[in-house]
Amino acid sequence: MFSSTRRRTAGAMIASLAVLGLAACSSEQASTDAGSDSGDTGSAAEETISIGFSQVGAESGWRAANTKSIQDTLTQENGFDLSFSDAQQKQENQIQALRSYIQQGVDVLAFSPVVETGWDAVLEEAKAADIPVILTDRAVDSDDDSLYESFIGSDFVLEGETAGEWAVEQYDGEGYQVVELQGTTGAAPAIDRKAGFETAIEGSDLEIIDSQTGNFTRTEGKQVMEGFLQKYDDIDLVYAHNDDMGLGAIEAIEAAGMVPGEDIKIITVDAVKDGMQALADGKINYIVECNPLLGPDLADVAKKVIAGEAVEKRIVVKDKAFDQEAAVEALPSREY
Ligand code: GYE
Repeated sequence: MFSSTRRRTAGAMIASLAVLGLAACSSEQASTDAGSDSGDTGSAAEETISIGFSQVGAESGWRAANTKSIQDTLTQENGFDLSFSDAQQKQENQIQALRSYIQQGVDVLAFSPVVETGWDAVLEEAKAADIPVILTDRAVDSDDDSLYESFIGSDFVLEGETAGEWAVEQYDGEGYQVVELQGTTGAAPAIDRKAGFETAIEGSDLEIIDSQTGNFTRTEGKQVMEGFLQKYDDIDLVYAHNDDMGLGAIEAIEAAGMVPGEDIKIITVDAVKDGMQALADGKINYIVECNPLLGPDLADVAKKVIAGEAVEKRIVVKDKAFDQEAAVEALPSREY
């Protein structure tokens, strides 16, 4: 919303300056023209852009905030006609949605790829139909980067490193046994957050004793944690690739009669409201943020692409990190 407002404001300013320049000798006329209807300030920029968006699913609090940001930003009012679909974490559903948007002849395709690989064929179909593609949130693994215009999202390797560095800083020297709850198998954030964390704990005495996918959901995070608790009686730390799986782990730990955040420490990624509340309550020890509010950047890039303007191939969203004290402070003004 901010981006398009900014663009319109900038457009109106340029129009005003042009009017001022032309009518330099008549300030009265200039101000009248500048204040008139903005309908003639550049017709192309005001045309509605049809956009087909294929979302991963509704697996987490992060995803809910991401969907809201996209739907709240790509509105008619902001110059978009949005078709939105939820793929329920299935690649075949996403491919089907993309194909149907191609058939409808949308102006722009956007999606958050559930897994990294297997996209070349459908992206080539989009290219053949001359429909630009924008990736949001998750990356694709393809040798041909001409298949998309831009990729907007966080640096997941860095998120994993930030989590691992904090773990080392806090717990190195105590022989901590770590269990990892991975995100969806094959998804960019699962691959990268795992790699980043492993790099950061290298050379420390923290050891990952087991690692399984909890598919980024609370239910599966809980189930996997229950299995870990049955199998091992000396778990010191849970590293969960998102808040929801960490929240599921909290339930499992409490059901086993232990205190999450104390008996077993927990580090997660996302920093959505429920996660931040658990952090403030002392049940999680540290959260690395992943900003889900990608709607404004997507709107901005889509408008530029349609206007034929150059866009950045990679737009990296900046993230913070929170310990328990920082969460208490941040919670009251947290947007999502
Ligand atoms: O961390 C997780 C969601 O792709 C960054 O997907 C996103 C991840 C996010 O399910 O909660």
